[in-house]
Amino acid sequence: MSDKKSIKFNRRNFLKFAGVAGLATGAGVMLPKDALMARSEKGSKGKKMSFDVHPGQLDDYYGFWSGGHSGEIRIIGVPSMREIHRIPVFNKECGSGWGITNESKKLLRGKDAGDTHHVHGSYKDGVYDGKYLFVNDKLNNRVARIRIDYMEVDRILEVPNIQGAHGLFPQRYPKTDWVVVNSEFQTPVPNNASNSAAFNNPQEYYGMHTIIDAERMAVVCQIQVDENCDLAATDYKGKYSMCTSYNIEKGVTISEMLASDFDYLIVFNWERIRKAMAAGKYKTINGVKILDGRMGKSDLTLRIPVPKNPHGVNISPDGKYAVCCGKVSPTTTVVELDRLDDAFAGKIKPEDCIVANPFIGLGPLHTTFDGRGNAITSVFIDSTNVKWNIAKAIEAEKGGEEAKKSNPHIVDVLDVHYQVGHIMATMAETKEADGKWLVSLNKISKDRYINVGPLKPENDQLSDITGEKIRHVHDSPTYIEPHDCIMVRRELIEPHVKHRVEMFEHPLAVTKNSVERKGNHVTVRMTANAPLFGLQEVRAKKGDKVTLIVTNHDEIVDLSNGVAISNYNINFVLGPFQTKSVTFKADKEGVFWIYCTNFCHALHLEMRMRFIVEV
Ligand code: K7E
Ligand code: CA
Repeated sequence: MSDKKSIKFNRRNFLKFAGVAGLATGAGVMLPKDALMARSEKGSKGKKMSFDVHPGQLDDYYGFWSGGHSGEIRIIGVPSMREIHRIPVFNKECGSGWGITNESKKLLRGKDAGDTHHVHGSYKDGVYDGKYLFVNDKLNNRVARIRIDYMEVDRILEVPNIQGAHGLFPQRYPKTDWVVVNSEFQTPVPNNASNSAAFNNPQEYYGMHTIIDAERMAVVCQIQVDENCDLAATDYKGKYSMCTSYNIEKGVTISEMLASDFDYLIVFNWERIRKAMAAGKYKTINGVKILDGRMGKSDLTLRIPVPKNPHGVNISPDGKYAVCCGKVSPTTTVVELDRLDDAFAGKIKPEDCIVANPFIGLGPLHTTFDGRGNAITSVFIDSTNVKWNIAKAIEAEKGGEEAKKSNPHIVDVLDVHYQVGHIMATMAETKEADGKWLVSLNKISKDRYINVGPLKPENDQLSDITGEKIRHVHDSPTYIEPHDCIMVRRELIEPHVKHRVEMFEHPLAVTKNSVERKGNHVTVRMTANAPLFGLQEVRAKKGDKVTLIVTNHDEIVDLSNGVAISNYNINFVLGPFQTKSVTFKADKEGVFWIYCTNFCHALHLEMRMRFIVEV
């Protein structure tokens, strides 16, 4: 941390805000409509893009929204912004029975609270391949994989040796073999009694950049660093992954974490990581291979100084630049990725990879792209979306402070309501960024909706970005609290999504109804075919262990059956051909109705049977 002198951005001072404050208020001064339309790109054909999706029509994009501390993922149709579906992930969810069935409990392993921040799709050659989604759990340090064909979680990996699993990004090229996840919180490694001397010594707390095998959903290795690892990105060449760090100070209080004027963008060199693994240059802790990525001890990592407590890092769709948001600095830092090879080789200094430090506004957090050379950055304190031109920012940087004074890179500033976190444009995390729609995920909705009490929804604002100006078109409330989203062209997802599962993928799929007793364990195998359960009654003795396995034999699209057992707190839903099971103790005697919860038939209410627990 000795190269402070080489960092030029600290000279920037807050007087510059005056310039952008003017721009922000000027956002109300619209260009003449004709001029605006004349500038808009092909596709809009002089017409405003409409977010209306009329009855019977479908949205153009699948939006995958993380659900924050709700622990789930939501599917939002874009541009209508309708919530179309929820995928339970780290939470308990009675609509489907997630966290209630044996199948989901096996994945959750007793942890049904979570905190999802970053959802991304699996890639092939820089574009989504429609196979998987991956999402982090910051609460319990997990990564879940969702198979897109069923839109269901099929694997959950608990990542050892980390806390605050935060930034997550899949490999983009040539395809997603690896997924990286960062640990935002530094901890002792290992964080247990064998290392208790470190508990009271924050200098012995470390961050980890974890590499996960996407198919096996197993940890490949972890790269240990002194810093914390916040947001994550991968390049478009399959050579580098990176993380922003805001706590290079190893602070444990806010003031300590803010002590330095700069922190780092840490870049991880995948070729060197593979070589180090092959050469056995690791230690194994909790079953995981840990490589040393600490400064001065490693050639696996490169540290690019960025100001100050940076947050998001996003890669431009042309693969050329990483844009780091300053958060506490009113700037972004633009890193030219083609310079990384030389920096790793020691031919240039890490800071020589920086090609611009444009002024953006107060509290820049995340950046997205329109695929036409512009970046759009979310600015938390100002509550704005700032559109700026990357080439102009780089050009102005060459001209020095004088050229930068007038902020020639800034194209437009849109006020949003209020306090934006992530920002995302359609297809922006792919090389096919199409610059059509922008979503601003605002943390605070305040007065935008009817009052629903102390806990209010978030406010996701949709804007048309086909023209030069950002045109805000729609407000959409979302339940607490998505952090991030991706918006994927419909045709990349829809052909992969199935209406019904393969019945015999589930090893216990039921074709014949039966009740079997082994000692005090009663196993019930049952079909469901609206409006009939395969059995009319099931008997058990008080104290028995009961396993109920049900398969839905209705092949009709969208014909789901629910299975609920009165007074037994059991409730789950089966889509066409799905099999789910529950195991519980028959600890209450009496007659209990098992009934269908999911309206299935004119005789849905009659779709019920008795569960008789004898004494
Ligand atoms: Cu900025 Cu967790 Cu992506 Cu929240 S993080 S906003
Ligand atoms: Ca810091």
